[in-house]
Amino acid sequence: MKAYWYDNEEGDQRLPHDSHKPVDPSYLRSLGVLYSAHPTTSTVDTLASERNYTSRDEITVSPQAMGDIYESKVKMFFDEHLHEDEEIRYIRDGAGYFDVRSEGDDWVRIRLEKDDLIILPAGIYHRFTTDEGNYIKAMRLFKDEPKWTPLNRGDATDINPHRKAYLEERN
Ligand code: KMT
Ligand code: NI
Repeated sequence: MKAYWYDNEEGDQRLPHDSHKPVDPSYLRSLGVLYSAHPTTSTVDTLASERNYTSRDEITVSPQAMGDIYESKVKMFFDEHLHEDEEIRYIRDGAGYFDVRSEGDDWVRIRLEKDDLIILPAGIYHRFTTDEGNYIKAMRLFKDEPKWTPLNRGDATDINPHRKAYLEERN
């Protein structure tokens, strides 16, 4: 894992966009973003049971796995959105970037590689992209009825109760 301020330069979303201004884990924690490098199998199991994650699956995002829809999927993942549940991703192979909005509404880019695990809190604005390798395999943890629908940022998400709860927890 490596976190830094996004450079906001033009260019493909899959480029690093590294401003070379690092962001440390304590700042990520203040945004409610949790992260673990190389968790053991029992760490993942404990985390899943403590948070009532009853199921898991694996998604592969790559042209090989997705074929013609890969490019449009990658663009969709990069639309700024929130979820009404946590988003937990445990990277099993490849690499990619999660961008999360800071308190001041700037982008923090988080690079994840194999064996990184991340928990994004419900209500945080974020987006995802593969990197130039165009390949990531991730385990997704979920509850019985996952609320995974991405809610794209707009007036409706700003007043969403999960968004409001997220902001209240930050104070
Ligand atoms: C997401 O929520 O954007 C995804 O599931 C993308 C693939 S998982 C790294
Ligand atoms: Ni998401």
